[in-house]
Amino acid sequence: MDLMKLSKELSYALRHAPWEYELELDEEGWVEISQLLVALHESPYWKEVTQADLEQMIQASEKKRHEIRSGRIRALYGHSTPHKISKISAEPPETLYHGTPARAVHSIMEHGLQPRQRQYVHLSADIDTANQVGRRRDDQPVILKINAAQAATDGILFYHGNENIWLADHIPARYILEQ
Ligand code: HQG
Repeated sequence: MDLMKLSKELSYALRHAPWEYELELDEEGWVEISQLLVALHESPYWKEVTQADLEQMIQASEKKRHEIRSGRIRALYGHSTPHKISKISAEPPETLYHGTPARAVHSIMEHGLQPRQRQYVHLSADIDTANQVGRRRDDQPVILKINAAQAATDGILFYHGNENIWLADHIPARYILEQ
């Protein structure tokens, strides 16, 4: 079983296009594993996939992208579906980071960090993760430092993605510093 391929397929289904699998995400992004498996089994490539494979995929991944609880599964972040997944806000660490290609910095410092194609802006608790995120688009990404404590004090809401990833609706430029 190609667990990376399975993870990508699940991210596509649970973040971006559940309707292609005849799935409907609930308010928090959950779907029944049994329904997901029925959908996957329609494709010849995934006809043998089991819940144990899904569990192993989550276990083996270097990033915690998906979560299983009480017979259901969801993506923890990254959504682009039209109906915004509801998240419970939480107190962020004092500083958060965002890695971005150099070409985006001017616009970010003007308009703030926007979710763009996704439902939320994605931030990292550590610089390493921000670097990896930024390197998807630029060999030498710029790491932006977010004054999350001050933003939270001023009423900006932050939400948990996983242990490294934090989400926000929008980060105004006044809380962003170029590293
Ligand atoms: C940029 C992956 C111009 C932003 C990653 C980013 C992450 C602006 C791009 C997760 C802007 C959006 C999300 C503005 C934001 N002007 N550019 N005002 N505001 N941007 O992919 O954070 O591996 O939607 O800097 O690791 O790169 O798939 O967001 O470059 O955790 O699990 O617009 O996706 O996770 O790009 O990545 P994205 P992201 P997985």
